[in-house]
Amino acid sequence: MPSPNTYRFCFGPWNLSEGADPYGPPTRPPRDFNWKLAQLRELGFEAMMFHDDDAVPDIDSKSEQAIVAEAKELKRRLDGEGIAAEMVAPRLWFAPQTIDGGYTSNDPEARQYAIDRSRRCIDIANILGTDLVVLWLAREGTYLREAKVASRSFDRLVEAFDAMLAHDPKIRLAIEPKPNEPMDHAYVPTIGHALAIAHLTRDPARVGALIESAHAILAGLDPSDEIEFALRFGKLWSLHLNDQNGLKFDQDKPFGSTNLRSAFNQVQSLERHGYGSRGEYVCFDVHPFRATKSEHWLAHLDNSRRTFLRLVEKARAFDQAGADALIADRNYQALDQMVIEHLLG
Ligand code: XUL
Ligand code: MN
Repeated sequence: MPSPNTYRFCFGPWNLSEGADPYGPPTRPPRDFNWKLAQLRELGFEAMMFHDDDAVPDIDSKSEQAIVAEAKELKRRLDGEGIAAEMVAPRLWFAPQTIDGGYTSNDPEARQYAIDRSRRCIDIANILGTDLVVLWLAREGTYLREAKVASRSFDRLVEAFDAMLAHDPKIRLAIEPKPNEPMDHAYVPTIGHALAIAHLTRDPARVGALIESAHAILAGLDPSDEIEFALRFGKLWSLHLNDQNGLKFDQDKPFGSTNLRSAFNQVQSLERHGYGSRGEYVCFDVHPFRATKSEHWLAHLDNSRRTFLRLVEKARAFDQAGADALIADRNYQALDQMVIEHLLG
């Protein structure tokens, strides 16, 4: 293993959510951005993730000049607090223009809106001092197979990525795959799809990936294998650790909440390949349970980080030589129990 990593952590303002779900209203009163920033610092996190409209609220109603001025003001505040911006992501799933998708919409005006907005997002990333734009391709998919032609949608995705890469010669795009929700089927459901489509763009070296544990699980895949796949290509540029109990709605549970062993495997993979040593952050894309009281509002983030750090200790203390001997003897029964007992302490 390389020399021990030190990890740096981040989350986004949306991770301090208020508990609304499709069946009921919020369960906690809203808190403003300043409060969220203060909590992030208090919890000892080093960076914040942003959607473009987290950085510049009501972005669609503002002029380019106003967007630049607000982003600069935010950058001053972040600098004042010693907090970095990890990434900026265009929120292309809220606006009326993107009802049928952004980059893959059947409406050319909607596609243009999505590209223009993504360019603004890149400008904001530049001002906030990050070269990373995350693309969760939320509505780039179908509710029914006949609504769009898949090959044409792939071409449109590549066109959009190319427009972003051309807009700024330094920006890197990290695709965050998710197989479903809000769509029935997404066009880029796995890390394999993300890294493959990168090769159709004008600059594949600047198109990489972000893995979210829950999204891998929703695709029926193992998050640690997905992590190692992206790392093998040098393309794991960000990470959303969380947990998910089977094939249900996207749960964004605290890291390790459902499957501690899978969480351990994910940490082992990160340790093995020195994740973080090239400046990458560990982000927790977790939400409080709807039942969470306001006074316990930060626990899911603090707990995810605590669990992560405990699992780093577990990964470093793992008897790899003992495991290797069992592997050589094909004694996987004993290996299985060894892992369980290691985790049980
Ligand atoms: C959605 C999701 C998003 C992205 C950021 O499932 O994970 O929060 O991480 O746009
Ligand atoms: Mn995410």
